[in-house]
Amino acid sequence: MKVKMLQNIAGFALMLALMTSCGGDQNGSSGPLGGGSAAQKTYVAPGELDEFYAFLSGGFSGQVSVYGLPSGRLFKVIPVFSVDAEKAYGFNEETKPMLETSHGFLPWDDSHHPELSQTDGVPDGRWLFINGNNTPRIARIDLTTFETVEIIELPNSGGNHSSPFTTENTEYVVAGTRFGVPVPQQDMGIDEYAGKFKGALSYVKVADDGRMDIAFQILMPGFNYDLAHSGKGLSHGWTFFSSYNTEESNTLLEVEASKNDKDFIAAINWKVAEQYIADGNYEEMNSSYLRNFYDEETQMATSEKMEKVKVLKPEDCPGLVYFLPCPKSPHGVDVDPTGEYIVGNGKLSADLTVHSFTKMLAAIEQEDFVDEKYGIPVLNFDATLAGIVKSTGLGPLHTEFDDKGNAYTTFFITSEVIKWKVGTWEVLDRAPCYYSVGHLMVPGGDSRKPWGKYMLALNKITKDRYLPTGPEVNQSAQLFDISGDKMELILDFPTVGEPHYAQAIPAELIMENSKQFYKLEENHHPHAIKSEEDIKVVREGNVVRIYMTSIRSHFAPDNIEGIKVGDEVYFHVTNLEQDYDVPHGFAVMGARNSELLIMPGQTETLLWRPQYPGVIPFYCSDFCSALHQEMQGYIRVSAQNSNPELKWSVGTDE
Ligand code: CUK
Ligand code: CUA
Repeated sequence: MKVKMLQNIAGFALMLALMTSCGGDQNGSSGPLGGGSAAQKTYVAPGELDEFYAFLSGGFSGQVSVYGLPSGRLFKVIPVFSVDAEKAYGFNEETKPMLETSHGFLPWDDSHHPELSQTDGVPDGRWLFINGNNTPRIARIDLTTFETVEIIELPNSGGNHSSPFTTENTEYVVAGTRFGVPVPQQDMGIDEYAGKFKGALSYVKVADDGRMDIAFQILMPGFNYDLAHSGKGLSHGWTFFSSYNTEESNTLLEVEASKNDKDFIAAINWKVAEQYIADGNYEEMNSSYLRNFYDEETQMATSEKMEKVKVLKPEDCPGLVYFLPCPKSPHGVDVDPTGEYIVGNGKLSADLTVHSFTKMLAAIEQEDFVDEKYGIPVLNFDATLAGIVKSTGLGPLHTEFDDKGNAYTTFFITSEVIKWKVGTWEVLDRAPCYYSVGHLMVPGGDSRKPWGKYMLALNKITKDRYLPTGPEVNQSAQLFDISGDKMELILDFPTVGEPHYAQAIPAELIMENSKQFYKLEENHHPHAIKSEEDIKVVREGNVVRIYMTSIRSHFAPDNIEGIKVGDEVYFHVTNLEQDYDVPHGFAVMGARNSELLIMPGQTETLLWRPQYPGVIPFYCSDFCSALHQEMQGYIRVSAQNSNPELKWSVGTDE
């Protein structure tokens, strides 16, 4: 039995290999690109602006990259879960606390799903959320500054994958655990998994100013919760989580977790959850987690340790959770713009299963249950089924929607996107992707109001698509024009890291609010100085603080003496510029962190530990003016047991 199953897997792998290695002659010039019209559609002339901002997750890079559509031009990489020496993120004293967790300082994570904040179910351009998958966290990026301003940890979880999907008015972002784990964590047998491990689904409340906090967790059976989407319109108030490994296996999941013909989509009524919480019907669990917040006023991040979470147990909370059976280990679960249809992407099948929200409510009303799992009612599959998309593709993963009642689903194994009609379930078109497409994205395509002009396919494999760059070839995005009946491939560009999901929004919803510089008078950094008159060097024991300014094209002070080996030297550098796009850098020889890249009006701090007596240069690392190369200085280091006078200066006296 076991051997046969392994053979099946081997066959599956072979098929996959065949699928992903074909198509070498599908080059842009002779392939599906119909000559010049594609070029015209993506050409954004020099000086012109793109129509959409697109935010692509970096996967194992831990970051978010910002592209323009339709040009595919890369504008920025926003550091989120991984340190970034270019921007000093995680290296300067201001942002180090952003990467603190209950496990200590973590310089890396795996980020999968960017999600824009929404108002009335429409992306509003305020914030972008993204999950940290490895050490469960959610980050919030402020879209006025394009900087990560908050990261919250999720306790009782292991692998924060079904996250951070938002509700219609950004009441919550949700976070489901991918791995079942002991809750609370404890030393126990791995083979005790079934029945004992749990899967926490977290509801993270988002306040009006964006601040996040865990409102409650639902302690589900230890299935693997893969993806999620919240209801909208008529299904507002619900969230749907896909699951696999309802077999609750702890080994060789490729076989063991593929045994059940159907896994579940968990339908959570979060309004009911709110009621249980309001009525005090919850347990309070000791679970510590960190909440890190970057305060734009003080320009400092701080970490706050939280100690408790409110926990709901489905078996004690009737009406809170129902299971919708869904064939073949569903990966993505996607809700159409009306909120009526819930699409389960059963990744081991050819078909898509679509559930009806209205039918689901009726089935709940009639208690049309076929089973119960750990106290959670399992709904009758036929009672909630709205339709099946007979795609003839293989390996459906994710679905997005346009504004004309169409849906677009990626098929990993057959490496294609299939367009189908919501309601009639008929397949309208199919387009190959090069190769092995994972997620896809239509601007607003998981909201109530898709903009529906483009579709971006996010591919895992690109061998033979680009010039080879050694064993690692970058992942790719392929842009399709979906304004006509047929999907038309119009652009193919490499990505930063592995993009899982992406989001896009019309440029005008963001660009007008984009900050150009920080006002010096609003800088309340504890170590800021506002003019060169205030420069100083202060020693307290072996801690030396250098209060420094930068302006085109010098630092003040630029000569510093009286530092000793063994000191902890903090360079607090304030950029006095008050113009758009005039950052200054700061780098000192032998620094074991990174440069600083200081925006106009901002203060940043570099910690440096001098190792030996000498005269050490420092300089500006961002070409800021014609005299950028002159923007430099020296710091003199004396022996540890010496007693040098602390001195600083800029310019000569005469
Ligand atoms: S997952 Cu990557 S293809 Cu992490 Cu959203 Cu589906
Ligand atoms: Cu300042 Cu270069």
